[in-house]
Amino acid sequence: MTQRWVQAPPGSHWGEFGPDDHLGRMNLVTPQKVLQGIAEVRHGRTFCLSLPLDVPGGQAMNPRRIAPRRYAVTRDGKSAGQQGFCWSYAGEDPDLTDVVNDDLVLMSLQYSTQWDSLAHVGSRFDADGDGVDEAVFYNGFRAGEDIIAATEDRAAGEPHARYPQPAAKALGIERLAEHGVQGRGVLIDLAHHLGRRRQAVGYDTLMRILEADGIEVEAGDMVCLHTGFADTLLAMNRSPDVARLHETGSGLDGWDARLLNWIVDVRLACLVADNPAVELVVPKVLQLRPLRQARLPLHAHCLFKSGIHLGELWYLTELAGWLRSEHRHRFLLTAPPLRLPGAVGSPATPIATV
Ligand code: UVW
Repeated sequence: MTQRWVQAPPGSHWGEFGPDDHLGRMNLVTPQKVLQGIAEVRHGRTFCLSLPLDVPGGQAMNPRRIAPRRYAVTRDGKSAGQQGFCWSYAGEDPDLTDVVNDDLVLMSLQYSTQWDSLAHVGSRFDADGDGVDEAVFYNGFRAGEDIIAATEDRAAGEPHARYPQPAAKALGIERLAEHGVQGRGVLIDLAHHLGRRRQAVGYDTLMRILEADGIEVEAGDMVCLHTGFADTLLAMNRSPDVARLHETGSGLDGWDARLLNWIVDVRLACLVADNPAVELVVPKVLQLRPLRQARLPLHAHCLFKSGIHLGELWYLTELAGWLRSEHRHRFLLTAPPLRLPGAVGSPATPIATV
C-alpha cells in the first residue's frame, strides 16, 4: 500500500477503498448489486444504450475527437473479399476456400457513447505538500509517472498514429472491464420534466424530480440521466446542427455544492448521461468565478476527487419511454468498456435488460 499524498484535495474521498485503489465507487457494484439488477429483469427485453459509433458525425462538437475511420487490411491495395482468395498465415493458399476480411479503425475512444476512466481528468494540486502544484489524478496518481506516460513508440509500419501513444499505468479503463460493469441501473428522466431545452440542473430540481417519480437512489446504483440530447443528435442523421445542439439537453450544475454533496452522500456507483459531459459546460467567458478554477467542476468532483466514473453520450430515450410506460425506473445494466490496457476512456455498447 502506497499513499501518494501528504494532503488530499478538500472534499475528496481519496483512500476510501485503499490508497492503491483504481476503481473508486465502482467498488460499490458488488455481487449483491448484480443480483439486485437481475431481480429487475421481468420481460427479458433488451435496449441498446449506445449511439452508432460514428455519431456525433463530425468534429464540430468536440474538435479534439476524431470520428471512426475504418481501413480494410489489404494486400496489393485490395482486401481479401475484393481479391476472392484466402490469406493464411503462410500466405496465399489456392487449396483453401476461406475468404477472410479484416479491418482496422482509427478513432477517438471517447468520440461517441463512452466511459471516462478516472485517468481522464485530474487537477493541478499540491498533493505532496511542497508548496508546488503537480498534475494529479484520483488517489494521488501522478501525470507522467502513473498516467499518460507519453511515448513515441508506434507499432512498426503503423501509418496512422498522429500522437504519442498514451498509457495510463494507473486508473486505466481496463480496471473497469476487469471488474465487470453489471448491476442495477436507475434512470432519472430529466427530459420528461424539463423538456429538451438546455439548462443547468441543480440539487433542488433533481430532488423535485426524484420525488415526483418516486425514485430512490441507493448505494451502488448506476445512475443514468435522460436529457434527450442523444436522441436529438441521432435524428440529425450525422449532419449535426451544432447551434441547435448547444441549446439542447440539460446538464448537472457542477457549481451546486448541495448537488455535489448528494452525489457522494448517496453513494451512487457512477453517473451516466445521454449528453456530452453529464454536466452543463459553460463557456469560460460566461463564468463569473474566481480565476483559478476547474472548467469542468463536476468532472473534477467525480473523476478526480471522488472516484466516480462518468458515462457520456449514451442513448437512453427508448429505455426512458418504456420505463415510464411501465411506471418503473430500475433495470439491469450491463456496460463493460473495452479491456484496453492503459486507455483513459472507452467506447461502450451498454445494454439495459428489463
Ligand atoms: C472532455 O472534453 C474533458 O471530456 P468529456 O468527454 O469527459 O466531456
